[in-house]
Amino acid sequence: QDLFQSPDYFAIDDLLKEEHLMIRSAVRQWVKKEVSPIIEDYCQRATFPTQIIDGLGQLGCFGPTIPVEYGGGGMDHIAYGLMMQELERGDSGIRSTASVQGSLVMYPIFTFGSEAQKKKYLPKLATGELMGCFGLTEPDHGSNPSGMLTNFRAEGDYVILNGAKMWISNAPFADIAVVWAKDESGVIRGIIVERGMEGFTTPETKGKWSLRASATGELVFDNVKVPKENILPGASGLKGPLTCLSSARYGIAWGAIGAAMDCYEAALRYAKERIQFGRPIAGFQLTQKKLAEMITEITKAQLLNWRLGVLKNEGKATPAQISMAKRNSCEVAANIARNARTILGGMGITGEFPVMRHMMNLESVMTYEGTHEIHLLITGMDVTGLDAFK
Ligand code: TGC
Ligand code: FAD
Repeated sequence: QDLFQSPDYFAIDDLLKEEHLMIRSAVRQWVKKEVSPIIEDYCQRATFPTQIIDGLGQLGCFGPTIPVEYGGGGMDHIAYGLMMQELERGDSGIRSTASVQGSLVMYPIFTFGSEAQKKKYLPKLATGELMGCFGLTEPDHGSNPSGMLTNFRAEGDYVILNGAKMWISNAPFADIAVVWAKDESGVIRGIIVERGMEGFTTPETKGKWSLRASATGELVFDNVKVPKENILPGASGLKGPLTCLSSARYGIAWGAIGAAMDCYEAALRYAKERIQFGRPIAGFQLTQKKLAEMITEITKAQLLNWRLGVLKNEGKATPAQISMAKRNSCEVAANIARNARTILGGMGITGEFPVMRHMMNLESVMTYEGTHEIHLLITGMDVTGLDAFK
């Protein structure tokens, strides 16, 4: 806990329980030891560091809120948020891997799965022995997933799955995929597809300038024969995947502020040390404006996230509140990354500092799990009662 260095301008630690501080400290120290020293290199090489999967599992970063009996951490939502904050302080791609595994693979299996599915998959997903991905987005249906074309039809004890998903985090190495597809009546259902099933391939998406340390790919289904028992019995309609997104978006609200904290701390340190015109650049009013606004926005976001966590623990957080927090954190973090980069001058564009990497990552974070525009429209709809999507 003593090693934890983080902006806490409004003594928000006083609002946290001892167990929260311990979890945060454990993840923070692990990130410092296992992620920070290697991440720049993996990012430059556009490779996901698979060797960290075991550590993420041991720390409890996969499914922290899933009950212990299924291998999860049995923790509350503030603990989950703090974990995502610390992981994303390391890199958004690392947090992404944990978000997908916990909120988009374990959560739907736990919430909508049969007892047999929960017992078969959850304990192995919790340790990282099995890795999963979540297929909702399609080439022609991103913000509007209800138009999806991926579909299946019944054939005896199996269903035959056809279609394609795009932009899927963890797809290139995932052992299983939670896939959302329409049944013969056009109803969206969740189905667990396993690597090795004939006709199922996961080509990697190359050439990204963002989230380079995260593996992204497609899911292609060419008459894939999936046992009927792999359909999630409890999910029917778009509400199923959107409920999972509410869990993952909540984690991102905390995570993006972790990236913002890392940028702020790098910029503050540099500004105190860098001398120009005979004095530290931190002494110039223009630099102070940037730093003062950064810490103000981080503090406001920390408080918003904490309150959202309390509401979530009480079962009272609404999807629209989660959208507001996800959008706010992305906005705050992206602005802080850009301003931190200016404080670092030319050094800001190098891998000597984490800032440019965070800045580029945050472009994806602002886009996935619902774009910045979609979340603004969700707030707009919530306060006006009028849907501006269609
Ligand atoms: P709409 O009619 O509004 O909703 C359909 C049903 O779903 C309910 N609902 C939600 N339930 C839980 N949580 C939410 N956030 C929910 N939002 C809506 C809604 O009440 C309704 O229920 P019911 O009972 O009436 O059927 O649906 P729509 O088709 O009008 O769409 C609304 C819209 C645009 C907001 C939605 O489609 C949307 O959120 N679009 C954005 C798509 C998106 O976020 N995709 C993310 C893909 S996954 C991903 O990016 C993973 S990145 C992972 C990583 O690397 O970290
Ligand atoms: P589009 O929906 O085509 O949007 C393009 C632009 O139009 C955006 O600015 C958008 O805001 C705007 N727009 C669209 N509709 C409206 C409207 N009604 N009003 C105003 N503006 C609108 N998906 C998964 O299913 N699983 C994953 O694991 C996953 N991981 C991802 C990882 C990365 C690195 C990235 C970049 C994406 C990932 N996604 C994943 C996909 C992500 O969720 C989509 O990219 C996102 O939902 C947006 O869809 P789109 O890219 O098709 O953009």
